[in-house]
Amino acid sequence: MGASVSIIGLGASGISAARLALTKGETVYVSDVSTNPRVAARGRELELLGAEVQLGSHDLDRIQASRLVVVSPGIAPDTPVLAALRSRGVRWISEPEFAVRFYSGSLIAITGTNGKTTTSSLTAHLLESSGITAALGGNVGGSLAPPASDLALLDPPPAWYVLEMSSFQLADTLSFAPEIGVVTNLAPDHLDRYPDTTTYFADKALLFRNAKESSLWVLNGDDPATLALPGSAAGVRHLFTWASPGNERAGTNGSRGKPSPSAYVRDGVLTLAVGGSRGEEGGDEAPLLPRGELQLLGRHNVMNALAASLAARLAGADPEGIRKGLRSFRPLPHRLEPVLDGGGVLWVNDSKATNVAASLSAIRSMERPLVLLLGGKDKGEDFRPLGRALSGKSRAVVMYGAAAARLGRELAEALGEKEASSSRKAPVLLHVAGGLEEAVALAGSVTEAGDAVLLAPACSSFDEFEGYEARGRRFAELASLLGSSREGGER
Ligand code: UMA
Repeated sequence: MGASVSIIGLGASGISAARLALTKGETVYVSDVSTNPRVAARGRELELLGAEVQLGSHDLDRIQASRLVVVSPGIAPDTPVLAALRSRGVRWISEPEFAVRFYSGSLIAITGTNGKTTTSSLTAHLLESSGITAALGGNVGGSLAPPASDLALLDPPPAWYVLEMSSFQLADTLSFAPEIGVVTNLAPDHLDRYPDTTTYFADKALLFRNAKESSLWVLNGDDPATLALPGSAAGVRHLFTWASPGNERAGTNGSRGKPSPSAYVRDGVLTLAVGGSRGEEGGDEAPLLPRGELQLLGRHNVMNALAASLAARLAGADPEGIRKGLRSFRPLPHRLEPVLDGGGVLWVNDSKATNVAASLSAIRSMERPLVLLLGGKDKGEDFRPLGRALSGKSRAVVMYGAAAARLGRELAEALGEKEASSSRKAPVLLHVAGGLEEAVALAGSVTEAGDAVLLAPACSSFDEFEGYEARGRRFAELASLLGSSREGGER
């Protein structure tokens, strides 16, 4: 007899979905094309729990015979296994879609191109700070939080589940219907998987697929693409914006039915204006925290904090709890994380900046002269906006890895155009033939006291590392090795 649930891919999502399915009494078949030792170890763990595991290939007949097929998010729709299943008329769902079917609390789902993990972690933290139980998971990944399916096994369940959702995970949802949905911002990304930005945004828009009148949507009011994303979806929209209502440029507020912002910065203070839980718009203003007391670097993180405060408030958190939570929240690893301050140079790890928009946010967040590290696996984005943002701001750019050659060409082109029209000094463009280690050594040799070395590479890490976390950890190690050898030399 075939398994009732087939799971494709045996990474973090696959093992988590399989454990959930087995706990719920399903018979489970899991397959993965890889036979590497980590996948094999996961396979043995699942076999002990009663799953049937196949490594090295996928058995299409067995998958087709099962009642439900759950696919890991990293498996692109055009991979051979999914193309073959599609041609047989087999349908599948994503791992979070499977997970939420077993949730028994309310759900906040957070998506967007950048800032998802900070916003999701902060939302859960703000709820907990207000005495409301919250469980964080989803795309977050690594050691920070588990996949969505792990949360379904929590006993007792939390009052709120807070899920970070990537476009890959939203793609194969069907009944996914969060009580509160958040979109942090939208920018081009993942062009190695999507043919264009429109298709990528279309997957993000699946957040609104099952919108109801009672749905609450927290949207970046400063980003036209985010504002347009829900289309005519039902529900109440709450906007977070940089400018407070009285300070906006004429005509940006209240026009064509756009609601007044519910969270903003007024006179340097993060401020909420929602009536209360479930959120009547335009309630009394509640000042939360002066911007300078937030422990996160950069304007984009203020926007993330506004989004999280708004989501938590709509979920029932009180302003005092939100205030306490904002004050106690610390930067997450690999997200504008200061890793070393030595010899007058600040080393900042923003390895999570895997696309151009995220690197631009990081560059704009830094107040010191920069030595910037760019490179890794090329995802096909236009790098020229980086060049335009760098003149006058950066002492040098060190390019490395598989994307180095194209980065060099496009930055030189953008800086050439910029130089012709500006008096600001262009950075020196430096290349290394190798990877991150060589790039860090070169960056260290060109820094001056007062500089910051920023890893915000605008590319994924897969040409050299297992993921952005491994890249960020290596950067921190290399920075501290360089820092301690210099201190040794100075003695
Ligand atoms: N595989 C097959 N057949 C194929 C292709 C791949 O079996 O044809 C197998 C691979 O051999 C591998 C497994 O599928 O063993 C990998 O699955 P996966 O890539 O979906 O990885 P997971 O470990 O399940 O991690 C995923 C997310 N990864 C991706 O979307 C690429 C993690 O997000 C997430 O934390 C985790 O699920 C739990 O929810 C990471 C990420 O980088 C953090 N996300 C991207 C981002 O944030 O930009 C989207």
